[in-house]
Amino acid sequence: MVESVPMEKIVLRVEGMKCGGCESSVKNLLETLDGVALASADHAANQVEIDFESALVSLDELKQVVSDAGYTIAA
Ligand SMILES: [Cu+2]
Repeated sequence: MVESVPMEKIVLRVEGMKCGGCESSVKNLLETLDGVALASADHAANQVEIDFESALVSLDELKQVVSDAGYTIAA
């Protein structure tokens, strides 16, 4: 039996994404992290939604990856 891991979902407000390419790069970067199950980005809404395991990756790390990629975390 596989133990279920508590997942958390957050929605970050991210500025600087201009197109679908930006969405893909944010999504792909986040999904390379251990503990991120799913990420999706919407440049029109300036939102990035992330499903992650907080035992493996922290919110600060998620934000760091996004800002390292050149985008601004607004909230
Ligand atoms: Cu773009």
